[in-house]
Amino acid sequence: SKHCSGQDFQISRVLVSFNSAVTKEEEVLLEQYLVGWDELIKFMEALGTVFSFISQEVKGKIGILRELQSTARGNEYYSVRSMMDHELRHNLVNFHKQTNSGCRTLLRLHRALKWLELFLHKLGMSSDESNTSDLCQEAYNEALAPYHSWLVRQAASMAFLALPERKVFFDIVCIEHEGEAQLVLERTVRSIVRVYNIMQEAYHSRGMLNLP
Ligand code: 1PW
Repeated sequence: SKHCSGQDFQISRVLVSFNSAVTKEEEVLLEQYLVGWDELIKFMEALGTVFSFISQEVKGKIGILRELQSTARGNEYYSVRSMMDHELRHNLVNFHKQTNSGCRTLLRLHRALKWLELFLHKLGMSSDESNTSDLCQEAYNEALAPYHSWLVRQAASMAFLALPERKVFFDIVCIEHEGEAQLVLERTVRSIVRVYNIMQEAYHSRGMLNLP
């Protein structure tokens, strides 16, 4: 359809961004990773105003990370691992209380990406009778709800109820024929899984999966 050109959201751009975020040495490039999230922001904005509190929150996290990249030590924020090692080396990561470290900020995006992965996977496997709100809620319950407060969980559930139905959804993500939906979504899911697994291991090996 018409909006699937130019600057609007296209799911293929998410795939390209997250693919290009991973180097041959299995490093995740922070800037490219954030470009992937810029695309997801467009996605959320296309889903309507009920998603604005979610997109605002994500924009805030992206902003904190870009801010860190723009400081004198910005070059240390080149990749996920270089960021982690820099912040750990300089005691910038607090394991007991909430700060705006790059590590804890990126961890929030990292967890949220799991939700998106599960949601897109479920969407790809779904049939005509499937309800996008249910799929989104199920993915959220599995991946993200355990990390959120009661209030955030309620607000998120309200937003999911306003998700458009499947056909409209496929139009928003710029999948023209339903037949290609599964393929496009699975490719995107694979690009997300690849980035996610590398980052999960990086957080895990440094004991940082539970940063407050
Ligand atoms: C339809 C597909 C959308 C996929 C994008 C996924 C984005 C998920 C973001 C959820 C945000 C909910 C509201 C904010 C909650 C924050 O408390 C929470 N942030 C996140 C990103 O999970 C935790 O951040 P905090 O409070 O520890 O700074």
